[in-house]
Amino acid sequence: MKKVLAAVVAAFAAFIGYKFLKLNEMMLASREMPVKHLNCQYLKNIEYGAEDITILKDGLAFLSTGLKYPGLPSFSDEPGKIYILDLLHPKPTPVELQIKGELDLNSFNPHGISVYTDEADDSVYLFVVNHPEHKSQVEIFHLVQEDTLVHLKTIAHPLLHRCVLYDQSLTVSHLLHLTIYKRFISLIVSFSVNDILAVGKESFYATNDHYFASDVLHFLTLILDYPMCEVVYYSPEEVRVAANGFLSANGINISPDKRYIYVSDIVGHDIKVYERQQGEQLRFLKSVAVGSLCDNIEVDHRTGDIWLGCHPNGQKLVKYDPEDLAGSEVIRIKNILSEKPVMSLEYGDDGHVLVASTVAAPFEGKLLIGSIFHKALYCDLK
Ligand SMILES: [Ca+2]
Ligand SMILES: [Ca+2]
Repeated sequence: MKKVLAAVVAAFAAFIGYKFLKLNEMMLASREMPVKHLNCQYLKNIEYGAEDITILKDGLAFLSTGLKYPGLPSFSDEPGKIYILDLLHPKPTPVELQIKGELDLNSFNPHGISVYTDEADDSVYLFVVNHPEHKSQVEIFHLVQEDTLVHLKTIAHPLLHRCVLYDQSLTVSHLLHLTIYKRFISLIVSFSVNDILAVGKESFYATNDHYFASDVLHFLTLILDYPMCEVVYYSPEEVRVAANGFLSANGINISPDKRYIYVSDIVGHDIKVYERQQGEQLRFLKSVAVGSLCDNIEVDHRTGDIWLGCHPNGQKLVKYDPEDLAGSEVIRIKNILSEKPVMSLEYGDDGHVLVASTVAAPFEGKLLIGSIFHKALYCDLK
């Protein structure tokens, strides 16, 4: 009996050890960052992160800044803001957009963003994932006069998961006393909606970066490699899960012809490609491995190339050691729909220039790179 018990304990210990090795692999904990620099300068006024950036065809860029994400540093007590930047200007400088309407600006905590342009009258609508008091909701704004956003609507729905308050939750690190994973665990005790893709004046796709409100359960889905996160479709008439099977769904975007949708599974290290079908059904086409923890997705409106802001080493990101900072990585994928997509490293830094890149938005030979809590770069690609 004792021998059986010992064998069971040994097998369980081996299983747990194996799973923690897998977790290290998921976090790319031992990965060294290849450095590739471009001619870049810091964007003025962006000191506390620009988690998401998107650029209109006419060169107007929107930046969502000042995200406070549980478990990650934040160096400002100020609420988040939305900035605008004109890339056609010889010296592009981000300008804070004024927000009018009934939105509580003191708790504004903007995360993923997306723009919808109504072709009937060229009206521009900005969709923003917002986390006031650790909740997840979507704000829809109308851009007026190039310097003002008018708040139109807040959308909350059970499929756009709300999460338990971080301070009230029991973290797995408390259970396991594993300080090395403490920040990683903190990271996943978080809000749920990450990024958004607007496809109409009031309709969008949104990604959930974890399925369970309980961090303990979410941690189990990761350690057991059980992909449960979803992409949700929302319209005033219908809300449903449009795609699932993600360990953690993060960035989402669309091809220039609006036929294909791309979703980054940040922990799965791949980009999933879907064909958008009638009635906003998504048909899975394929996964493209990227070898990095890729966050938001931007698409070059001319070439259709995919640009990814990625975290080269997730452990460094969640540990946050000022002596050994997380780096930044920008990956481009050409011809993602072909049998042999071409992937290239466009920017790489070990954290000396930019910490924790999340997004890379190209426009006519220029590139904007944003980060979670650090600065943002304006780079020349030529
Ligand atoms: Ca986005
Ligand atoms: Ca993101």
